[in-house]
Amino acid sequence: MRFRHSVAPRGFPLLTLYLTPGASSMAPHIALHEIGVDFVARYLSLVKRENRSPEYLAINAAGTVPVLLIEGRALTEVAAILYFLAKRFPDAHLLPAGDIEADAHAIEWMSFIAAAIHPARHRGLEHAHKIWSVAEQRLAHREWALGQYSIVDIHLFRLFWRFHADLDLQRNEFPSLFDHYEHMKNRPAVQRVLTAEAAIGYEPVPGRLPPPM
Ligand SMILES: N[C@@H](CCC(=O)N[C@@H](CS)C(=O)NCC(=O)O)C(=O)O
Repeated sequence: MRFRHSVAPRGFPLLTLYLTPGASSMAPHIALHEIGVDFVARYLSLVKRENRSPEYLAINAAGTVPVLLIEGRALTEVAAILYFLAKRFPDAHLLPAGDIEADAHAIEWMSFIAAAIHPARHRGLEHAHKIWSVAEQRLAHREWALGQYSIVDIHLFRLFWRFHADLDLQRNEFPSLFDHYEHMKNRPAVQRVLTAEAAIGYEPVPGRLPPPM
């Protein structure tokens, strides 16, 4: 396990993100950079099975990344971590403020992303295309999924970034998703994370194309 530390200023909650370059942890990594809060990053190699060490399993019994430690307390699942960060740091405007219906739509999107989009590849190319078509229809040429930039866009971006080449998704069939991807890649926080994670190095996944740079 490799460690990089940055110390949170006094009075701030100490946040620690367990991450693997290019993995699901990229989403909360982007959110932390959008917020600009100090955090401790702990890098794990999935190939070396560092996520299956007894120490890590004691933190997250599922052995998955990401985990966010909030003053030592573990929070798992991308959607939950993103939601926590958006609510804990409202000045970053990662969710529409004071809008219950928008909150519900954020949960709607992120449930769909986690439950349908993320595992789709395992059910074959045809199924994955069908699921991404649903995302395309839901995005429906909006710049941002909720009408303003939010954690939903971060979550969606990470999976499109990871899978669009692998699944051979084409711009003419998925124009909203490709436009969204370009908007995301223009954001400084996204560029910083892509650069930082590429510098650490993506681990090769058998049978998959390497992630785009
Ligand atoms: N539903 C989980 C999925 C997390 C997940 O599947 N992470 C992968 C990397 S993208 C992982 O840690 N795989 C290692 C393993 O399962 O052993 C979430 O949203 O956080």
